[in-house]
Amino acid sequence: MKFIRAILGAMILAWDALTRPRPMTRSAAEQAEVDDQTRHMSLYQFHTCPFCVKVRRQIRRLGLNIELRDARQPDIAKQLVDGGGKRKVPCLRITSDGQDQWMYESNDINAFLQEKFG
Ligand SMILES: N[C@@H](CCC(=O)N[C@@H](CS)C(=O)NCC(=O)O)C(=O)O
Repeated sequence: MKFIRAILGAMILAWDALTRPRPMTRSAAEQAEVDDQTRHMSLYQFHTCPFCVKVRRQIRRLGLNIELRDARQPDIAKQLVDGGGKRKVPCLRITSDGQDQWMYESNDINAFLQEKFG
């Protein structure tokens, strides 16, 4: 099972690398404004999870600089479980006025990013 998962993961990463979307471009001022907003966001994810790849592609497509956090690392997984309530990825953490919002579900995250930055 582990072996099959590793093969599938490698195939997903290869497909992602070969078909990587081109990032949208903005003026330097617009990008700086977007960067200001995404500075308060981080994506909890696994490298080979297909749902995480889907969100990472959206992040790239939209030209966003969002910190990626590897939820296989115990300390990162603990942040996710303590803050979001479950060890499920992808999860977008959005910090605003000292409050954290934990958004699960790749479709919801992608729709949110599209709405905000598309
Ligand atoms: N419907 C979810 C599915 C996410 C999902 O199943 N994620 C898996 C990894 S691919 C997960 O976090 N499983 C829990 C675990 O491995 O601990 C989405 O679209 O985000």
